[in-house]
Amino acid sequence: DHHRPDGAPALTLTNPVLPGFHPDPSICRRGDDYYLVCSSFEYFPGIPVFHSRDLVHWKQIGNALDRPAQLRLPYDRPSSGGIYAPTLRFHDGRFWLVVTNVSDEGNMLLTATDPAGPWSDPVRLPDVPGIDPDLAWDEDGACWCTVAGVSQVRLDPYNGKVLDGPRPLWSGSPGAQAPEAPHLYRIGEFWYLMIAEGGTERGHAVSIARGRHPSGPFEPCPDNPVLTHRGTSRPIQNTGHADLVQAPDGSWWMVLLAVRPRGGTPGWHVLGRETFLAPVEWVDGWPVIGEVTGELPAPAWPLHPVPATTGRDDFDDASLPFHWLSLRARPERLCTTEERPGHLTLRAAGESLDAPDVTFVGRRQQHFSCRVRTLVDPGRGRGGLAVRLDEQHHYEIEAADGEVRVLARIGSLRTEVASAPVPAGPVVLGLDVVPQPPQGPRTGPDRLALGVEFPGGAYTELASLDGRYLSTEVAGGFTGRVIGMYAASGTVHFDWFDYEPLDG
Ligand code: 6LW
Repeated sequence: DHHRPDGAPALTLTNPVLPGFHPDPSICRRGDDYYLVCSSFEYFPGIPVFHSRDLVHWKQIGNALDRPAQLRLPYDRPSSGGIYAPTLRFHDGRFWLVVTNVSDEGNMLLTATDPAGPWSDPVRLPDVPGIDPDLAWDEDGACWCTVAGVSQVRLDPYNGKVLDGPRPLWSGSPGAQAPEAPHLYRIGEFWYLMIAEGGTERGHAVSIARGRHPSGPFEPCPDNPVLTHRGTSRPIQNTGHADLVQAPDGSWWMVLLAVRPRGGTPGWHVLGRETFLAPVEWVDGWPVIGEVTGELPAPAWPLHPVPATTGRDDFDDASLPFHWLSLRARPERLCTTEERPGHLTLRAAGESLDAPDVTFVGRRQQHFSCRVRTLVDPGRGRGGLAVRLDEQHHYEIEAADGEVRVLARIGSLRTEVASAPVPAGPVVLGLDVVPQPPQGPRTGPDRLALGVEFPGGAYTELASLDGRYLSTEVAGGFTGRVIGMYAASGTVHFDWFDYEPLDG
């Protein structure tokens, strides 16, 4: 009977709770407030921080790594490097964040009294090996840092010194690859060690073990993996990399990453690995999760919707909203809203989106169907509107010298797809992401139509490109599509940017 305790009709929550490229979620609770962080890889600022009062509606309240001193992403390091999986915990009156920068010095630990920030400068953890670090404290106050593999050290979290270890803890299910994303919890009489295994593609899974001590020994759950969609034709795939949280009413919930492939076979996912929510029941001291679905009964407590972030930005404020991402850095001399009031001014560094130091500001694509427009004044420079996965997989429409050109980079192929003359001066550039109904095994997930609005308002589509080549199944990597503005030569001014979701 889908009615809530107060008799109101039951509401359903829609997964993913954080659509678009929000992988490797980690969650904690302080009182009635939930906080969640995700990986961010080569993007700056790093580690988006979200807040919720109901686990369903989330609002970005900041980025944990928003100072260059916290986040060094050298230009010679590849996309999908940088910031891997973080763990967020609340302990002893403060928030703790531990994370790996695979493009810098590895593991590091930060703290904050307010998760919105500012976060501390990092405490480096040179003697903590591997990736996917987790933090847990035992009843004596000892801090245990567990990493992929799965191994563990006892850590002084105030100075980053390893006090004991590393020692191996558990290698996951027999024959399973890549035991990673470990999280350690004290629940009831047991310590639980939850991991991801099988790799973050279609074989991804969550397994768990339990013991009497935070460093084991651990007994695997007889029903491992406790969550996987592998070997199924479910519309949600790659389920894994989970974290657990208990609600104030005592119920347990899991956040996890998963993907939503589209198109023919095997299906292509273009939004990256997204954050999903699933209820957890405990049976005989083991968690039971079941299938992760797109719709499920909302939790029984009051819901606290948050205002939707508008897709339009007129760049009237001194600083950019939190959801804007740059590549590897955002030097103020290259990216500012101060130079021309009401505009975002981008000054070129790299000469194209193939270059790791290109001046780029974008936002995650979070919908299967969307309409994007931006008004750009290239001046004597060169720049435009792009959708990217990485330096080898991006489509863009570029304005320069009274001409617009549609360019495509797919692997080693770089080509000019179309061009058209336009009057000099500001011009509206557009991208329409149009889902393709599966018409056969090789149907791609969508088509990406790039066009220009000529003075007088006539919008003209110049090219329609196959979205398959901007999917993770083709490009690889750990991120998802990011749509944004770039400058490849000179100084380029953007008056406004409008991202309009069209998902039914
Ligand atoms: C993350 C690890 C993983 O650190 O990929 O596939 C890495 N699993 O858990 C980046 O998401």
